[in-house]
Amino acid sequence: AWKKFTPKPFTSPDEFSKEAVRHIETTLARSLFNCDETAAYSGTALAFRDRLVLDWNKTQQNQTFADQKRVYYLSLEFLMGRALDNAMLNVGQKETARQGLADIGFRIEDVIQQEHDAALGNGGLGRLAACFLDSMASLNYPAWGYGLRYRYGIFKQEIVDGYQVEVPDYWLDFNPWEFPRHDITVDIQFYGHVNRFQDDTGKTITQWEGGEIVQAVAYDVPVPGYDTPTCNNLRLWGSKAASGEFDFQKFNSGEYESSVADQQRAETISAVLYPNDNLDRGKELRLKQQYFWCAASLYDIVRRFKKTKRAWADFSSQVAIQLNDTHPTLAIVELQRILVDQEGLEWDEAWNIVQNTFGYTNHTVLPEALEKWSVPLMQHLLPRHLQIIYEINLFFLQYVERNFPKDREMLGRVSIIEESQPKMVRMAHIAIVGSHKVNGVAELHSDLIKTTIFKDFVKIYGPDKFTNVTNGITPRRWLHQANPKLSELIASKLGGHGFLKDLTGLHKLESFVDDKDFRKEWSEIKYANKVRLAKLIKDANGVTVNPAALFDIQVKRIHEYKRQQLNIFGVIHRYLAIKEMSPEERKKLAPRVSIFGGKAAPGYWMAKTVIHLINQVGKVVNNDKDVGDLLKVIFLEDYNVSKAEIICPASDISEHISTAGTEASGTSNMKFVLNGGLIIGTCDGANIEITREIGENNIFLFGNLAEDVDELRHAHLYGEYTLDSGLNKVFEAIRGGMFGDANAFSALVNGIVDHGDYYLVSDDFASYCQTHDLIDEAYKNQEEWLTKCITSVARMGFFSSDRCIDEYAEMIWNVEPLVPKENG
Ligand code: 26W
Repeated sequence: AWKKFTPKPFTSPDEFSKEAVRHIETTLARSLFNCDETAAYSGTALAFRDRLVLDWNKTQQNQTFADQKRVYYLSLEFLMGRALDNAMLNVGQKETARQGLADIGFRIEDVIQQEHDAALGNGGLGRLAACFLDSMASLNYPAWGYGLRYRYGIFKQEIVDGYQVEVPDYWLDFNPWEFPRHDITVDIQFYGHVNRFQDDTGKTITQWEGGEIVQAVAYDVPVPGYDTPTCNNLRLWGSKAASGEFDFQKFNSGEYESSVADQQRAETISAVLYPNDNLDRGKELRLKQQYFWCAASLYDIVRRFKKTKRAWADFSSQVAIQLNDTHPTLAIVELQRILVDQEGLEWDEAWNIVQNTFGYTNHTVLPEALEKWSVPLMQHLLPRHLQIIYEINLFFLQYVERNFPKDREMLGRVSIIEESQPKMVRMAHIAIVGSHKVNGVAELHSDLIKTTIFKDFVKIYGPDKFTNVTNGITPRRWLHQANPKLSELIASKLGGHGFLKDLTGLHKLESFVDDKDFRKEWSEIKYANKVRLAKLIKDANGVTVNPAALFDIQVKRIHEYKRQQLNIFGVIHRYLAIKEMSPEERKKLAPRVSIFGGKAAPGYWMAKTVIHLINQVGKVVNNDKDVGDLLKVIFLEDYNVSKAEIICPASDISEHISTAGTEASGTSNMKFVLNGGLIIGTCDGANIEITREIGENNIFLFGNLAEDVDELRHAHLYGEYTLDSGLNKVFEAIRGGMFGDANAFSALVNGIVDHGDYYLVSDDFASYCQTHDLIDEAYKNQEEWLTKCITSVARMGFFSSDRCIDEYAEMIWNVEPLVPKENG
């Protein structure tokens, strides 16, 4: 529908290739004579970038003039992946580019692969932020993302002798998608002290003085919407020494070296993404990153608001700020500081504005992931903020005391300050107290936070402050881009690509489920996607896998709660069973490829042990002639967004097997089902809602329920359980050295046998293996399997991130889309 507003960027393949070539020859100063794929990528990216920039400027201008409420999405992570393919598809000109590139001798797929992933995130939380940006732009919401411009994204993973090795990810060599704004800078203060005095009128003035200044520089990244001229902005802050800091004084007094050192120290703030997922380490540099980014973003947002010349009372009807987990919680304190200390508002008036502005999304209930900062560290780095935090806490606790005079214990539990040694600031408590809405990311998770970690706050504020927005994924990247053939097949049946903008349109596929030709094409596409993955495996691991085998995939961060150990123990169990089978039995078994991928945090020893075990099992199984195609075990190195785009369309079964109650939502479960794969999963996170949507006949659920977890853990601690005999055989094999030095895996095994089995691997093992047997059986009936796959895809409409964004907009932000104006 927007096509009438936006002229096609390129009227012909020829016009496109001329532009690309012009950029190669002039912008890049390279001769066409030695134009390689890198140059072809750069030229293509620059040609498309030119076109995005026009829409981008126009969108920003429209948003400024429209003078309506905007959304700011604050996230320490944006796991964007590659931008070129997305840009070409969103402006609807990939085919033009394909032809134009072919004319100058390139295959578009090869060109696309030259781009480095923008990997500014760890996993689910960062990728969710990226999907949300795509949806906000595609739905025309006036929205900005704010993040940090890390010089190094998540490390690259290499597997050396079966062990993970981390290699730095320097990704900024050539990044055509960012625009440095050297004129948009903010000075950010750290350390120093607080000075309080009375002015002439007797009013108390509070000033934060001294310390050091670091400069924040804006880098803007265009975020194009799909099939719309809206192009939103992602602003990433880079750090450098403040102009006064790289001091002429120091230069002249011969302190050149220390002056350079200051420079480097400032640049360290935005140097590297912390690679911990779901673990809070309390490092000073991380707190510096958080404040640096919050303060710069808030300054920017407030500056933009002030240009409207409105009264402060209008702030929260012009500005909605969403906190992606507690990482940006200091933004709450910073806004209060700006309003009270700098703008002179009364405390209560300011606090009202703050609460109405912020919303907080929780992404985890794991206790080790809940952020706390030590009071002495906060005092040292942000003395004025600590005072404000104490003040917020005082008023909050007074309110609680008035309303719950009989419950003295509650004060200690809900206090922002934990009375430990040293005292700690509980960031989630600030986030709840300073926001008007708190949401979880799947129904079970949102219920759990209300009944466990935030239970007292539900009593204090009432249940309406807490809500659920079940996660989603963008169908543009995760269907149209990752699985172009399936997207075309669906479009051919539904009469166009409308489902990419309203994913519930997929339901019409159900009426084709018996259509023979359709089914045949569907299977051929799945097979081709498996061939594509088999090639990646061959190139990366040197192992040949049979594309006709059942592909069983688990890709996600390696973490005990996600239970890759359960999966690999199940694989060993299968291997032992195969070894015992008669030739007749073997003939009946469907060949399998077990595929793993994911990074372990560099300091997470147990997770690294799991990676090592997977690789050791692969070494034994893959070289066992006796087993052949019946089982292959693959660990794919360096799982990232661009690899996920190849992996997700190629699964028959994917694994989402966290201990019930631990995975807040999961989003790769949605990616796999949307691409026509079935899943095996626990009753956890979004698996539950996926089951409700697609039907329980179309999913393989197993294992204990969240409500049983406490009791089971208790039983382990008191020795009231017996180890599953199948699992015991697996442990015997490991202990016997079947997969190399048994000592290397003793902690992993002992954690289950002797140390309480916190993640309940042994309790779910039997049920897990039985369910895999059911999968073997089901896979034998390819026709029924195919029916399950097609039916599931047809019912996945709910899991579009477009639906999430509409829910946030309506329930939390109270913002409306801004319909783009006609061009010219
Ligand atoms: C302070 C260290 C730290 C770092 C990252 C703590 C917590 C995190 C993230 C919140 C972890 C994360 O990515 N959570 C995932 O968020 C996804 C998006 O909502 C969910 O789908 C996943 O279930 C959840 O694990």
